Amino acid sequence: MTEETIFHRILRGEIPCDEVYSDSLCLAFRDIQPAAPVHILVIPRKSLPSLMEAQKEDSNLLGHLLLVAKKVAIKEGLSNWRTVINTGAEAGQTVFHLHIHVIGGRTLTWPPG
Ligand code: D5M
Repeated sequence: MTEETIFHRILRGEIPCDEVYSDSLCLAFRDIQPAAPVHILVIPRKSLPSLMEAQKEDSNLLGHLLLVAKKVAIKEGLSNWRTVINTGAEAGQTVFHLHIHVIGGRTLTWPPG
């Protein structure tokens, strides 16, 4: 069993989200604290606390999440964007359900803090 998070509640429809894409493997919705004009989270329906717990058997799922990240970025009209996966608290992860940030709509600087 993995720890219950707010994203589990969103997946079960218990709390609302601003959904932009959904399929049998994942859900994409707008981040509640956007860091840019476009800030979408792509999350698997499968419970994986972080990339650290992902295994070989998750290869197809991880590839799918990246392709959905591209799909939603293009749907938002982006041709430049950043995909981010924070893994672990010191890397900035606050919700321990794997998610890909899709961030764009402004000029982004590098490196992040
Ligand atoms: O990113 C976790 C992200 O999740 C952070 O940018 C806020 C966002 N968040 C938290 N709760 C919600 C809800 N309820 N809706 C939408 N977005 C939410 P991390 O990489 O773990 O720091």
